[in-house]
Formats: sequence, C-alpha cells, structure tokens
Amino acid sequence: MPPFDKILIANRGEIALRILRACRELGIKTVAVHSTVDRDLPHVRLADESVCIGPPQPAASYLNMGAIVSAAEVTDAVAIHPGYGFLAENADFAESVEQSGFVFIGPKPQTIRLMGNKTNAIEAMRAVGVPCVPGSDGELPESSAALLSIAKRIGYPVIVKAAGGGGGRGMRVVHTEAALANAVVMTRNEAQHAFGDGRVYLEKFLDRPRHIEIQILADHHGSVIHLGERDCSMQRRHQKILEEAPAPGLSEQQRRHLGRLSVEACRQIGYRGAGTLEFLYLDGHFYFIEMNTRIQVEHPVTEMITGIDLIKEQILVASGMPLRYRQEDIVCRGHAIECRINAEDPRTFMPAPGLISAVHAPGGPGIRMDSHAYTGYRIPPYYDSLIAKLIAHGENRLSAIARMQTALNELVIEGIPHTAPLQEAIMVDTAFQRGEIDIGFLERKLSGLIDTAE
Ligand code: MV4
Repeated sequence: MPPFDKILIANRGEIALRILRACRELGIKTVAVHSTVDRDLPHVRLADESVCIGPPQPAASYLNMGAIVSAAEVTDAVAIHPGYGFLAENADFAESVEQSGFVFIGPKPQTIRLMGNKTNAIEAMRAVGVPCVPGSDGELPESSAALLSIAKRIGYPVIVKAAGGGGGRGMRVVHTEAALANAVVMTRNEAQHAFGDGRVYLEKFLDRPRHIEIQILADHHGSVIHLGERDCSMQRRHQKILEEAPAPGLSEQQRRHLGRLSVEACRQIGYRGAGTLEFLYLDGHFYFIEMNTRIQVEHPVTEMITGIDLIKEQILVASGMPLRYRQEDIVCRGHAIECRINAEDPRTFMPAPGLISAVHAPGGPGIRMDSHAYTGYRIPPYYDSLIAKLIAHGENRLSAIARMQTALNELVIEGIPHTAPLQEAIMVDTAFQRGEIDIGFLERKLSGLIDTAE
C-alpha cells in the first residue's frame, strides 16, 4: 500500500519533477499545479492530473494558497508537497492545508513559525544546548544606551540582523560604536518594509566563516537521525553556486559531535520531517544561525553520499511511518558536489531568461542531473533562474572534482548564458582543490578574475 493515494505538488521546475519521480516510485498518484506559462513543464505532462492555478506572477499562482488548496480539493489529493521556496516555509499555508484536511509534507505549522523568527529559533536552540553566535539574546531594545551596552559586551564588529529575515536578507555589519544607532534604525526600517516585522537582533560579526549545515530527518514518533553535513560556502551575494558533502577538512569527531548535537536538539523540540540546521564555522567552532524547515535545493549531495532518497523518506515520515533507518544505518560514502546551473550572465549574475535552443545532459559513472530544461524550453522571467543541478559523486573529493569537470565540459545548454563556465573555473582552482573555502572565496576569486583580465 502506498503511504498516500495522491499528492499535490505545490511547486514548479526541477523540484516538482524530483517530487513527481519520488511519488512514482512509491506508487503515489500526482497532481501538478501550474501557472499559465508553465503548462508545458515536464512534471505537468508526467503528472496524473494537472490544474492551472493562475497567471505567471508567483503571487497569483504558486503563492496563491486558496487556489492550491482548492486544486487539492477538486482532485482528491490527500497530501501537499511544497518543495522549496514559494510556500514551503509559510506557517499559515501549512496550517490552512491541515485545517482543510490535507497532510502538509513538512514540520508542524508551529515549528515553521518558530524557525521563521530567527531570534526565537536561536533561543530555542540555545535552550537545548546548541552553540550560537554571542549576541543580544533576543530582540534589541529601543533605548540607545541599552543598545550600546549590548554591543560593547559582544565586542565590535557586530552584525545587525532582522528577526523576520534569514538567508542573508536584512543584515548590516557595524564596526564602530558611532555607526551602531543608525545601522539599527536602517535595518529596522528595511525589515519592517520587507517582512512586516521591524524586530532586529545583534550578533558578533564573524569574519569569513564557512557555511556548514546538517541534514535532519525525523518521524512522528520521536526518532531523529542526521545524514551528515554539507558545505555551502561557495556563494555570491547569498546565491549558492556550488555545494558539497561532506564538508572538506572536518575531523570525524567534529562531524559526529555536530550531528549528535543537532539530532538531540531536534528531538527535544519535537521536530518532524526533513530539516536543516545552518551553522557558521570559524576557527574550529560551530555557531548555529538558522534552521530551514524544508527540503533544500542542495539535498542531492546528501543523497549521493548516503544512498538515501530524501524526498521519499520525507513523504514516508509525513504519512506517519516510523523512520526506516537508525543512525548506525547511515554510512557516508565518498564525496559529492553539486553545481547550480543558473540562466544568468556569469559576469553580472543578472538573470537571463530566454529560449533554450539545445540541451545535452552529461552522463557516466557518478553523474546526476536534476533538471526540467529541454530543447525548445523558454525560461520564463517570473521565477528563479535555476535550470539544472549537476551532481558528481566520487570515491573522494578529488575524484568528485574530476568527474564534475568532465560533466561540466560535456554539458550543453545553448541559447542563454549560464553559470557553468564559472563552475569550470572553480573546479580548476588550486585553492578550491585544496578545500580552502569560506564564504568570501568567490568574491575574492571574481575580483581576481577581473584584475587579471585587465
Ligand atoms: C553572519 C555572518 C557573520 N557573522 N552572522 C548570511 C546569510 C544568513 N543565513 C546569515 N549570514 C551571515 N551571518 C554573523 N554573526 C555572515 C553571514 C554571511 C553568510 C553566511 C552564510 C553563507 C554566506 C554568507 C555570505 C555573507 C554573509
């Protein structure tokens, strides 16, 4: 018996196709919902049923909660998979899905809400023993004297962050006492405008840390496991370009420690479903910063090293089934790297929608490509510019890099500019090959590339 009779996929693009494939394997019928410009996407064609939910603008279609719940009602779907982005971390959506009698494939709405407020998330994690960045321990006070004293205790430089932000939105670094009050006011105003929540907090600013995250899977019966870590330091302006697992250079003790800590924390807060704890890593120390309550874009690198299908497990635990793996069953083998192939100008990183005139997916041992792109596909300008995820797995990091080089070289996507040339340049970078990465790597490399071109 399949865990659900029918699942509605509340997303588009590669992740919608990925979810559809997992449903197929589990014998679950599928409903695709799509905007008017997305009717020819592969997952729409492959789904058992499809419902057009509105015009291209996300607010009118993929963010239209009423339209999505109605589509589930008319098609008799029993569960809704939100994918990533769009409504995946919207607690009101999860609540409305459940109140309408459907299963939301994700954590409880109150968990999504808790993690959506970054100060509450930090407080919850700190309370269960997770190390966090030294900071204001909650929202900043209005009084400028109190503010100055908090910053003095933390020590400059400090970073002002929006409680309603996350993923790099609404942050400001402050180097001196003189600049503090203004930075707080500016961040507050921006946060109020962008998230409807003007609450801000302070943390010690860490200079060029690495971004390391732990993949969690939890069932509805209190069992929690982790599937190792990923390094996502290779980014530019908070857009990840490449992710890998495991994180280069960590010791087995560090891995085990971080994994156990994360599992214990999730057990204590009653987490369920797939989730990710994000840490900054600097000078041998981990600091929790945020938790993502969704499946992430970069989940395939974890799948490649563990051999576990995270989307399938996410669906199975959402149906109430106990986890099929114990922690000791999880064995990480080799190394995996993912390149996010984005339709954008590789110099300016501006999105470049348009017609794909030819596609050729690379192949061979250890190569996987998750993509909805096909020859003749027109990338619409309304959504993010991710067109493919190219994943290479090898026995060790250098063999994964070698396979990725071969794959990037084989990859053909014509008609639009994309990021593969940049990723090819990263693969041959000797510092990258040595694992010398941090969140500043790409910006330094790009300024170097421009310097040498002149
Ligand atoms: C920081 C930081 C330095 N110190 N917090 C950016 C995304 C958001 N998730 C948290 N971010 C950061 N928080 C402290 N206390 C630097 C960043 C940061 C960053 C973090 C992860 C990945 C890429 C980044 C790029 C720039 C800044």
